[in-house]
Amino acid sequence: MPEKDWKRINMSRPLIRIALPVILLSATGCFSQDAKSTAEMKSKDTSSVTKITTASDTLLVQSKPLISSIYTADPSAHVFDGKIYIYPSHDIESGIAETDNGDHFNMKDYHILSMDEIGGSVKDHGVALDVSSIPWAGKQLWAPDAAYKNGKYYLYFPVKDKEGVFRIGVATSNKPQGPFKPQPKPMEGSYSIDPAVFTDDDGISYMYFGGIWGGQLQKWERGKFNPGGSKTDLMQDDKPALTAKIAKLKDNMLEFAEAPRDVVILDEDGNVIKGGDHDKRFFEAAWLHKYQDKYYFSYSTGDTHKIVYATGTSPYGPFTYQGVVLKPVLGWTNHHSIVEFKGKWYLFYHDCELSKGQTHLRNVKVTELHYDKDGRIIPMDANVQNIANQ
Ligand code: FUB
Repeated sequence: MPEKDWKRINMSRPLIRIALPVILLSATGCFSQDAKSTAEMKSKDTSSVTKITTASDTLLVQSKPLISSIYTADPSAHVFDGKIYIYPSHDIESGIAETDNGDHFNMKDYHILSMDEIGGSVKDHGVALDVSSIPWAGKQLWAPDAAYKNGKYYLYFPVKDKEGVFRIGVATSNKPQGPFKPQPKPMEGSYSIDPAVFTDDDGISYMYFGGIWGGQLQKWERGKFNPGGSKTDLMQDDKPALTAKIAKLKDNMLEFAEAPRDVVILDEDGNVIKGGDHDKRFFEAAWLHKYQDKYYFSYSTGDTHKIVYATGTSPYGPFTYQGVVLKPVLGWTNHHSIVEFKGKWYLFYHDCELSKGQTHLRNVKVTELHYDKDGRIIPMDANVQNIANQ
């Protein structure tokens, strides 16, 4: 990569507005000290490297892992008390062989991270919830999310119950970083994985959830868990794809206020996206954010490894497919969150840079996210291998 192709942009310098395709982007770097205790990691280099290209409308971004003392993934970021809190999965080496079912993702606890500023130091608050403290849980603490209401913080998490069925649990705390105390049972009527809670401007909260393949959504097609159901999806390429679920939450944030319904995703022609459309259909990692009064539903396409998005005028959808947010990263999974902080928008995501590509050992990252004048998200390529090959 010729050095002249890259520009170093200091995070504190104002970004110059240039017509698309123009690219700018940020990176945040932190280095850890101690994996076990609460530890504060100081950023050694908060400069960012950005490629400006006129050949495509994709931003090439290069970010550093936010923390390297532990492996982290599936970052759900929120702004609480003027700080960024990140609720990630805590990846570990489980010694379990890789399967399509995701058995190798055998995580046992959650650590919550916080930052006062993007690019500043990252604090690991230590164990916030351990699988052994959840009375109904079996194994595999997968991608969590968090919410705040009426002075309390809620941590939502998917974990297999003792029968091996994924359910969604909720735990509460008076502090955003926990520790969290789990409810004695999973949320009534919950199933599958990857809860994401969005609270609208009117204070009503909704949970989006679901994931196919190892996330088991396909095994609930008839409203009841079918252990003999397909291992992947519905195996019906010409029929509407399985999709995420949405349910309004009760004001107590502990229960669904209604039966979960489908998050309908339409293509550009207004047709429901089909099961065979692997580039666009929902796989896992639902996220909802609101930008300029529009609802943006983003998700991972799983076996095509992209984060894509669709927009609508209601939190229930329907949502119309718009395009790619993030191209495939290093590693099999792709999982993100999108959050506004101090007037800028950020994409939190993960890849496997620290483990040099080991799928189940990931690290979370952040980069700035940009919209064009029509509110379209400018797609990003953060694949460390693609960048190295430039
Ligand atoms: O971290 C385990 C699983 O991998 C998550 O629940 C999925 O979204 C994928 O990132």
